[in-house]
Amino acid sequence: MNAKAATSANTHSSACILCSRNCGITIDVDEGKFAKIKGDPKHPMTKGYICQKAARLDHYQNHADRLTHPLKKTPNGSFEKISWDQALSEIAEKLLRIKADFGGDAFAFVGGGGQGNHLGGAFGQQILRAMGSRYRYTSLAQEKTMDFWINGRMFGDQRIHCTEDVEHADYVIFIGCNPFQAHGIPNARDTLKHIKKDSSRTMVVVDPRVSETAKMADIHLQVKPGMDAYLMSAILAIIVQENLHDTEFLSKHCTGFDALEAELQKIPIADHIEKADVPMALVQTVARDFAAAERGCVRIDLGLQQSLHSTLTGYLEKLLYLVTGNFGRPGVNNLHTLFIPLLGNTDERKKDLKLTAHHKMLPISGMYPPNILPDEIEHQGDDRIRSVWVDSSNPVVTMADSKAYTRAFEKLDLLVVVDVAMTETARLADYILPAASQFEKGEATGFNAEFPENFFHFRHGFLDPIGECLTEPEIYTRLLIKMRILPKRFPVLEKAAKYGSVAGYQPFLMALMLTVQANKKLAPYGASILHQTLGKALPKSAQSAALLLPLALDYASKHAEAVKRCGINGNKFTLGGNLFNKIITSKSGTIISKHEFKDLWHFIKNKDKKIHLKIDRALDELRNLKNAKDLMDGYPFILMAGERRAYNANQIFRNPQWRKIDKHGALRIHPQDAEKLDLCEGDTVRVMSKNGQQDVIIDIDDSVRIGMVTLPHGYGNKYKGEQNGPALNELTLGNHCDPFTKTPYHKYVPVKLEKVPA
Ligand SMILES: Nc1nc2c(c(=O)[nH]1)N[C@H]1C(S)=C(S)[C@@H](COP(=O)(O)OP(=O)(O)OC[C@H]3O[C@@H](n4cnc5c(=O)[nH]c(N)nc54)[C@H](O)[C@@H]3O)O[C@H]1N2
Ligand SMILES: Nc1nc2c(c(=O)[nH]1)N[C@H]1C(S)=C(S)[C@@H](COP(=O)(O)OP(=O)(O)OC[C@H]3O[C@@H](n4cnc5c(=O)[nH]c(N)nc54)[C@H](O)[C@@H]3O)O[C@H]1N2
Ligand code: SF4
Ligand SMILES: [Mo]
Repeated sequence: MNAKAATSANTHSSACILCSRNCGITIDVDEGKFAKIKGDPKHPMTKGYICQKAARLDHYQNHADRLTHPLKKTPNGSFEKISWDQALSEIAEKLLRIKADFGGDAFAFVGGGGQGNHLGGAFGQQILRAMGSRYRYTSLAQEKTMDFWINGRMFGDQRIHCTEDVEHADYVIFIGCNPFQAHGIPNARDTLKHIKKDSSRTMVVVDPRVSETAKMADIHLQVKPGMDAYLMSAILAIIVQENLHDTEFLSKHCTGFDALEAELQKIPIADHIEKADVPMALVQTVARDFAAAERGCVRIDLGLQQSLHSTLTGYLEKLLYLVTGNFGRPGVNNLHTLFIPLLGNTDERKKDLKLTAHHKMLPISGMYPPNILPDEIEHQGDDRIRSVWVDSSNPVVTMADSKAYTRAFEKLDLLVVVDVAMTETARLADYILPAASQFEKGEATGFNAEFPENFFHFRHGFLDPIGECLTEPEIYTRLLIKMRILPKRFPVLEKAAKYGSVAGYQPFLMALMLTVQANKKLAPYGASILHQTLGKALPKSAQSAALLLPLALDYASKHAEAVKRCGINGNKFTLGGNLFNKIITSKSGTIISKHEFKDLWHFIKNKDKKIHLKIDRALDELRNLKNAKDLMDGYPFILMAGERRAYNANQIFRNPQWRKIDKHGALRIHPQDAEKLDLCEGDTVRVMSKNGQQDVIIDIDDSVRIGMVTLPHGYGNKYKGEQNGPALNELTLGNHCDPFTKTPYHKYVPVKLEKVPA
């Protein structure tokens, strides 16, 4: 199957692509199969750490749903194999027709990078520019835009992002996250074990379930689902009402504390704690001890971000560490750098934003929320979305309301899907373009978010693409040529690229600058121009790295001292090129910056270099908490629709054989609830929401709160035609979401349960 691999077993450095950690791994390949996978001790961050999921990666690389040829939908609904030339020519003509007839805004891009592949996304964005559209719908905009929006208000730019130094903290609060299973922090299980073992360090977990992380905690606050805003505001109110806040930090580094304090003084603490349904004494202990901690740190995730009041909880989370001065030091929350600019800055106070036609929705960080896309397609009006491009995403399964997605996608004039596998979304497409897998090309993730030391891992491809698969850089570059946006060749640049890294790539960069100056229309397509020129001069396994050169130059110019502290030398002309060289030659990844803590204050973009705590929208939401409506609508249970467990990993695996346990993706239900419904272990139950139903096997489990049931994320696709576990987004609705950011309330889906007779 694979020429290079077929000869003998050989070992390659790479990374696991199953979650945002992208742990370094080594893979022994034998006959195209991944014979053995181990943690890579040379990876600068993960240092050999992996979890149980990485060992199963062969199920991603080799399975029956892998795509091997470009496919075109025929009138009878089946697919025919076509050549790349035909596929890209036809798609190019159709896109240009749509743009000419309806304008670029009739086009939307969905996805552009999963957990491990963010280089392809940079190439995909060029199609948005070619179409003249700003509609970029991403998974991040169904989980983290409240955070980005608050960052914009607090720090002056939505691209500024916080991290948490859990490893060095002596008091950690985890709210709505389960790092034991979902990771999200470096080497999570080892880090958790160290905290647990050390009696001088405290771990608090706020979660309605006794999660695997909660089991390791010193204090577990088993909050009522969706009621965190009450709990978090009560903790802050205790801190402020008992004068435990860090006045020195607040006056030196923040503005707007007076307005915030006035609100927190008014919080009826006992009422809020009753709403959250946790013991008052424990909450007081947490508030007092966290405020007194030397190194206190807060980590949150989807348990807050995909539940009620998520704009407010995104704000309260930051207040917890800012009001207590747990910011800008070892073991607390910090700001960090990003090597790949994953986030944009779209502050709605600037007037040039494109609102969507139907929902009049703002972008946040340059992204639009998937919850509204079906409505934007079905919108009655000439300004509706008529064409969608999907890359590295399976929205029909993963975005809220699968039925609405299917209905809307069927109405499109053109749907193109770029994926490694035949997905549920691909089945609806007019054209399916097969991408090389993440082990068949050079790739990287932009999720490196560490401080004070940050790293970057460019993984080299080590297998030849199967069938006719192409890398994303190649797919998008060829399409831009077909769209007559790029010329086929850049002879001068190609020549200059041959000088390679001589003088920090200066001859090449000079030639590039002159080319773009001579034809300014080329400027938005730098990724593809670099790929066509410098990329072809790089070793084959690293061709897709060419676009990292300008990113390295930019990073080195912004953080020169921090880069030099890693032993990367150079002057202002050569440092960036040397950083780029270091990245593309370090097969296990490399440290790219070592900052000093004081540098973080320069990351803040507010003119006064202070953190702005008064955010009116969030304070309004806080004030209105007392009027908040119950969203249960008479349904008796809250379904947490999308739990991270031992054997789920988004939709990256399709063959259910990858799972060692939990094959059915069982519904967890408390024994008392099971008894009330006359349910026994292993029974089938019908889960009914406002939108649909799913029959699932139950697992009676006292780790969940009474009244709450949970189903796992990452199931529900159809492998070889057979549905594999619960399809959660058959149950969810697009409008069940935060009114401001439109991020879904997936952790708070009201449902009924009914026993299905055997
Ligand atoms: N194994 C595995 N790991 C993964 C993934 C995967 O599919 N599988 N996916 C990755 C991705 S894309 C993401 S975004 C992350 C997500 O990572 P996490 O957010 O950490 O994972 P979840 O299990 O979705 O939710 C975290 C916790 O929120 C709790 N929770 C539910 N409702 C509430 C509530 O109302 N309040 C509070 N305080 N807590 C609540 C749940 O009980 C759960 O323990 O995981 C990543 N890691
Ligand atoms: N109900 C509910 N829904 C949820 C969640 C939940 O908790 N509950 N969680 C949400 C979250 S946090 C997230 S992040 C999303 C994730 O949902 P999506 O954004 O859809 O991402 P993935 O599930 O990771 O899908 C990745 C796709 O990329 C493809 N792929 C893999 N490698 C490559 C490659 O190299 N190139 C290309 N072009 N494609 C590739 C895979 O085959 C797969 O089809 O799901 C969300 N949906
Ligand atoms: S799933 Fe995440 S934590 Fe586990 S090995 Fe892969 S990247 Fe590391
Ligand atoms: Mo996610």
